[in-house]
Amino acid sequence: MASVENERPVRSLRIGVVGVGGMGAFHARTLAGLGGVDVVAVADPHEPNAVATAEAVGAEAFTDPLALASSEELDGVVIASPDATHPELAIAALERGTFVLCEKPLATTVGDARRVVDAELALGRRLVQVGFMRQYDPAHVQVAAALPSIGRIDYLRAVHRNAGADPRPLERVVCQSMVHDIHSVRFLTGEEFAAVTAFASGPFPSGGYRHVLAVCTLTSGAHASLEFDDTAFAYEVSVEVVGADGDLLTGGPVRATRRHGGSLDVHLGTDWFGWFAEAYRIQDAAWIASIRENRTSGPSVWDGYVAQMVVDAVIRSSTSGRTEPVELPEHPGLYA
Ligand code: ISE
Repeated sequence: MASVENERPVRSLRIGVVGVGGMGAFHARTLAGLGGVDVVAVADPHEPNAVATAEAVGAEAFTDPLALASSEELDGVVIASPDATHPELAIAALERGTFVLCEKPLATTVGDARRVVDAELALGRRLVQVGFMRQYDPAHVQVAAALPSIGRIDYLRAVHRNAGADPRPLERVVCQSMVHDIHSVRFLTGEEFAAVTAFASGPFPSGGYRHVLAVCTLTSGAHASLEFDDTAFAYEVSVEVVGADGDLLTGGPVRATRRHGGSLDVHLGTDWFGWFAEAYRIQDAAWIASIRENRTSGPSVWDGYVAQMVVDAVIRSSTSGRTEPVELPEHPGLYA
C-alpha cells in the first residue's frame, strides 16, 4: 500500500476568467468553490466588474481581456465576454495551448465560428469546450438516458422562456437564446438539422422581438419545433421528445410549493442562474476534471459552429418567409 508520504499532492489548477459581467462572475464564483482550483486572474474592460469579482474570489484584476486570454500562466481560461469577442479570445488561448471554456454562442457569425474550428484543426487537438451547459443539466441528462426506451424519435419540442429581458433584435434573440435549443436537438437526437421554417413576432416599438418559432426537419425526417419567448413572466426551459414507443419530458429544478394568500405556487425565478445553477456547477466541474486529464470533453467548437449555421437559417427564414436548407460541410475527424 502506498504510504501517505509517497502520495503527490494534487496541484491546484490556475484558472482565468475573461469577462466578468453576470455570467463570467458566476463562473468565477462557481469555479472558486470547487476543490483544487485557484481562480488567479479575472479581466474585464469595465474595471469595477474586474475588481469586484477579483475581490470575491481572491484573484488579481485586469482590464485587458486579450492579454489574459493570451497568458502563459494559466491552465484554463473561461471566456464570458461579449459574444462577438469570443472567437478572437478563444484563438488567442488556443495559440498558447490553454484549455478554454467558451460561453455560447461560439461566435456571432458562421464565418467567425469557422475561424475557431480552423484554428483547432490547425493545432490538431481539441482545447475548447463550448458552454452549452444543458448537456450537464440533470433533467436533460435523465431524458437523454431514457431515450433508448422510447424507440425511434419522431418529434422534439423545445420551449424556452426568458423573463424581463431588454428588448433584443432578432439576431441576438436567436444567437444568444435559441442557440441553446438548437444544441439540445442535436445532442438529444444525435441528428443534424436539414431545413428550417421560422416565424418571428416583432420588431415591436421597443425594437425587440418577442416570439420566435422554428419548425425544423432533421436528417432522418423527424421534426423539431423550437418555441422561444423573450418577454415571458418567468424563466422556463423544457424539452419533450416523442418516440415511437413513448415520450419523455424534462422536469424543472426541484422547488418547494407554497400555500399563500389562497394560492398554491412554485417560484420559478426570472433568470437562468437559478434554473440551471446545478447544470453550470456540473459543467464547470467536468471542464476542470477534463483539464486534469489533459483532454477536452463536452460540446466542441464543431457543435458551436454547426449551431451557428442553424441560427443563421432561423434568422434567414424568419425574414425571407421561406424554408431554408441547412447544408453542413464535411465533418472533420477531430470531432468524430
Ligand atoms: C442567456 O444569454 C443564456 O445564456 C441563457 O442560458 C438563456 O436561457 C437565455 O435565453 C439567454 O438570454
